[in-house]
Amino acid sequence: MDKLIYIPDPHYGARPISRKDNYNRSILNKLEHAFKVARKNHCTVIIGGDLFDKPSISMLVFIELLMLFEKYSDVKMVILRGNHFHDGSPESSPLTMLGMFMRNVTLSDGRDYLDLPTTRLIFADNVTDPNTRDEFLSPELNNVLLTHHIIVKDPVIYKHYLIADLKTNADYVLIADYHPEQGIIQRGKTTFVSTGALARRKNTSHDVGRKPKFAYLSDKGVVLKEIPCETDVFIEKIIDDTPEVNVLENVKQMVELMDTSIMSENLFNALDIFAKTTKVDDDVIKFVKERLQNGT
Ligand SMILES: [Mn+2]
Repeated sequence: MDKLIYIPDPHYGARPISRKDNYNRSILNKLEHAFKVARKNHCTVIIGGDLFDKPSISMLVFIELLMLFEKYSDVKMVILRGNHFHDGSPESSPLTMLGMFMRNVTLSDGRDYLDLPTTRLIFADNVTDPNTRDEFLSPELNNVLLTHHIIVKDPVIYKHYLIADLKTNADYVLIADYHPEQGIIQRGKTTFVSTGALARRKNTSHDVGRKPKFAYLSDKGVVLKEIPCETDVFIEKIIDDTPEVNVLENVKQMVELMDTSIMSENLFNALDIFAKTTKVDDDVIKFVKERLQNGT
């Protein structure tokens, strides 16, 4: 098995209002840490998608990333295209440019898989169903499925695939897109690897205090390693006059209302009644109705 370093979801180029440090410098440092380990141990680096936070990146910020890739141009890198909102399209995006001009970088665009000496990397980018990739399994090589979909142990509120149900016979499935860390999960002969995102963009219980990790895959199996990084990077409070909202209580009320007769009328009436009983602003209800009408 080829030695691999896996890092998903760097979200480079973001400007999170919840961070008090230089977020992009911090991402560059973390990437460089992983690149250094890769160089020292002769590993291929795999970036599991969402390298960029948005396709419209400041040129100044982009150049700093290019300089880092240039500095490690002796390290082989493979990058999966993530979500369109983040990595943009193959036709026009900074990721496309990075792939075109860095000879050490291979993108997943237009490829089903890439063969390393003893490992086949099979791509299931954000627009490819990860259940459909077994036709590309190699009978001789170690098979690693690179995904950019929410693949989880337990159900979540977003569209997702359950680890128990995923149709794959790959040796490894590398998980990106879902930012929390799930660790290493064994299912039969398949090992699922979920390091959690490299990025920490939000002042949430999940990101505060979390140390990002990379995965190191080799003949000895897979281990997760912490990446040294700054702690205490989040500002205390974002907006001072944020009203306290008891979300649970509001949801409970909504569910009760939906259980009663109002749902037999229509959703718009239900919203009106809900607004009255909970004293929600007219503007909020107007906004929700507009969204419902537009189907967004
Ligand atoms: Mn992401």
